[in-house]
Amino acid sequence: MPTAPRICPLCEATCGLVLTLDGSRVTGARGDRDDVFSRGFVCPKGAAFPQIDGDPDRLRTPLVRENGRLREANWDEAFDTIAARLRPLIEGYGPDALGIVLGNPNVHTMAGALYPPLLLRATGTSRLFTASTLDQMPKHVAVGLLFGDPFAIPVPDLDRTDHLLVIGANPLDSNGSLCTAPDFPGRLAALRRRGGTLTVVDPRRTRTARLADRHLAPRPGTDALLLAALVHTLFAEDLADPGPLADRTEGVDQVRDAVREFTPEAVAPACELDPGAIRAVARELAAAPTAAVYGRMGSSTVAHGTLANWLVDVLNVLTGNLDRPGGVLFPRSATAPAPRPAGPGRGFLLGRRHSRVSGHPEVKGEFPLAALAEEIDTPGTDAPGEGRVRALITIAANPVLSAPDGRRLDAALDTLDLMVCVDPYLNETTRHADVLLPPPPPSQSAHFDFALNGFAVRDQARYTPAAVPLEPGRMDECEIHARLVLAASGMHGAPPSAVDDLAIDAALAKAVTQPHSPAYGADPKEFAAGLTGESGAERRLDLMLRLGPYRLTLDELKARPHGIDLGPLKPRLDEVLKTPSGRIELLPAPLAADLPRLRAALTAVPEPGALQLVGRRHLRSNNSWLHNTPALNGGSNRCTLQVHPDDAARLRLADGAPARVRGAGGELTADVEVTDAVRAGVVSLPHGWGHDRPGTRLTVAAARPGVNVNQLLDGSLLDPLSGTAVLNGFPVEVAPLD
Ligand SMILES: Nc1nc2c(c(=O)[nH]1)N[C@H]1C(S)=C(S)[C@@H](COP(=O)(O)OP(=O)(O)OC[C@H]3O[C@@H](n4cnc5c(=O)[nH]c(N)nc54)[C@H](O)[C@@H]3O)O[C@H]1N2
Ligand SMILES: Nc1nc2c(c(=O)[nH]1)N[C@H]1C(S)=C(S)[C@@H](COP(=O)(O)OP(=O)(O)OC[C@H]3O[C@@H](n4cnc5c(=O)[nH]c(N)nc54)[C@H](O)[C@@H]3O)O[C@H]1N2
Ligand code: SF4
Ligand SMILES: [Mo]
Repeated sequence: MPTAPRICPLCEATCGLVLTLDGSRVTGARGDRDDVFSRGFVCPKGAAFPQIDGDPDRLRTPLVRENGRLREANWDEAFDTIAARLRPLIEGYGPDALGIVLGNPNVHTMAGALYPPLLLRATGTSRLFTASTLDQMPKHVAVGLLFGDPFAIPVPDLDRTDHLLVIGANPLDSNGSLCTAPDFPGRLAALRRRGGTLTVVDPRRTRTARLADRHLAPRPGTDALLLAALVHTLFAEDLADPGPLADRTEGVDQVRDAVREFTPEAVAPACELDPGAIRAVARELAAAPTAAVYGRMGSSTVAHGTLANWLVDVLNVLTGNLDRPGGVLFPRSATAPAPRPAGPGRGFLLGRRHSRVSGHPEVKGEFPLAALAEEIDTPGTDAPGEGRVRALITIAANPVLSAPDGRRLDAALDTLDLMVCVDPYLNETTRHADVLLPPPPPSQSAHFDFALNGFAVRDQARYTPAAVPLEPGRMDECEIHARLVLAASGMHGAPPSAVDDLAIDAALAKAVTQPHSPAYGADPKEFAAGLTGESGAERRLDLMLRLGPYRLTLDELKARPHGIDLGPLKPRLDEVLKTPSGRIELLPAPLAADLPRLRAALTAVPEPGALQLVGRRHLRSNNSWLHNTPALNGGSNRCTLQVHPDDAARLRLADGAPARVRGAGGELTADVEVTDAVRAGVVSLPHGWGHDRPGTRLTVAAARPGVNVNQLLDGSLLDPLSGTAVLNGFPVEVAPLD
């Protein structure tokens, strides 16, 4: 049987797979032992690649709404419809009448990296909503303020660290996030084998927590308090020692003052932790030869998410672990622009605009996804430029399930003048589309990890071309995006390569003027003529590689189908810092201004018996869209409400019996699973379920729909600095169904 390599697009680990092919059908998938990064690792999702790829419910042709119903259409009809209906809306009501929603899989496709920025520029809209405000936006804000660049996210040096402190992440089930590491479980086992220490902070005893030397289970939403107490302890016990970072850091003394009252004793009642255990963690962290503090979803999608993410890196700085091997380091991606010389930058600004309805500040050019519904359904003046979202483009997003209050959003989507979706499925969100543009399955798409290489625990570059040719009638997702840019920008009918040519010209026009660029002083036309690649996307990849820090080329990558290893992470803080001071700004003003809210949390202890809900991920899931794969959605019901035995007894909840869960945004019914894997006072329900709406084409998922946990939220609970929805630790009431 012929085989072809394909990087797995199903999670952030980016494992190399070897696909077995029968003609143009994928019949098998195994880990690629020769992959320079993943070395043969594969998980159940990667192994299910053939079923995911060959799902008969994947759409094959565009769908266009006619007289209220979606019908199959050809590509020209689909783009003609978009061009004819979108331009008048933008011209009549202004660019902000168009909203754009980008979902998670955009970090797993080449198209998602290359074209959405062009779509935003070409349409001129400022109404961007992405999954980041359901996820890692607090991290972007924290590092943006600390280091001057919201993408300067340091990652734990997993393979060399002596001590890993994991706060609100469960990489044994998620396979890691903002820390791209194929075989995360194996890497944690290796840490233990070499005598290292693993500490996990999580209100659930997760599979990751079970591996740990020490597991702290705080009350949800209190990580910022715990972290502040760890920082306090470092100062109080004279353990703070930034080492060589000292003269590159501003504000150390100010941080000492800022955390003065957050003693272990002061935070203990709110965190429901033993002050002695907090001190022990601080001491161990300081004593470890090298250590890395790593926080993710559980410490981000909470009311103090930005403060928690800030404090994570404050700890890394104060223990001297930032930018050193074994600590946390900044990956050097092969397609990031070659670094400019060290020196001050412009820094990171927040709140340059505010949202129309609730006045949420813009963050990284985005508004909170939790506020999308109100931006559509709250009436405006109808005057040009008023900014009400009337048309929406969603790309790889399912906010009806992934964002708070799907019911309101569901209704709001129905009122749009135009909705265009780029998505392989007719699902809870895309069923509202007027035009639905389906990308081909991953086997028919080339792959390069533009985004995730920037968070990888080892520098490397891998490119896999499409494993099988495009089926007749299919369109490559890059071409779909390019045509969408043309249709949305008044250039409908121009060849899609024009979009790539414009992007290449713009990038080169800038690069040739920059002394640190490999293209400095070159003739842009000549440089462009030297690019190789069979498509616009390939030529753009070639350009980015050539302008990158390793000066690679596409041909070099194509010649090495299992990838090019570029070595372990290296210290490079000077290349990264872009703050106005040119130094690490350890106590940025917007964070200092948020501290009174954290102080108030010291005494905001919930009533006895109050319950808080947290999420959980399962190894065989990926947010909302893998429940249609039989191999990943079999066996017992996974969409259960986990309840601690004490709470179950108190509330008379029986294992396996249905319970009613009520939150600010609504209520739902879920089967109870009594387990001491959650701490008392905490219940857990996974997200991405609730596949019971009519008008979808998800045969397997609809047969086992589960419930949508996000219906418990009304969209009003946010981390104010980042606009990120509180998805973990929000209050709920639970009662037996009868
Ligand atoms: N309560 C709660 N809610 C959460 C979370 C939580 O932990 N708890 N997690 C949050 C997080 S971290 C995230 S990232 C968001 C995710 O939120 P979303 O990004 O909205 O959700 P996904 O389920 O990842 O949906 C992705 C969509 O992409 C489509 N898709 C799949 N492959 C492709 C492709 O190759 N091309 C295109 N164009 N489309 C594709 C799928 O069909 C699906 O419609 O959910 C968030 N919501
Ligand atoms: N199998 C699988 N893998 C995935 C995904 C998936 O849906 N399924 N989604 C992908 C995506 S989009 C992302 S962003 C990543 C996320 O990757 P992770 O962040 O590793 O994933 P989670 O499982 O959400 O882990 C969050 C943990 O935080 C805990 N937690 C909840 N509240 C709190 C709190 O207040 N404090 C602390 N300390 N912990 C808390 C939860 O119990 C949970 O164990 O996973 C990715 N990988
Ligand atoms: S760990 Fe992630 S990238 Fe690796 S095989 Fe599994 S789903 Fe794919
Ligand atoms: Mo995510």
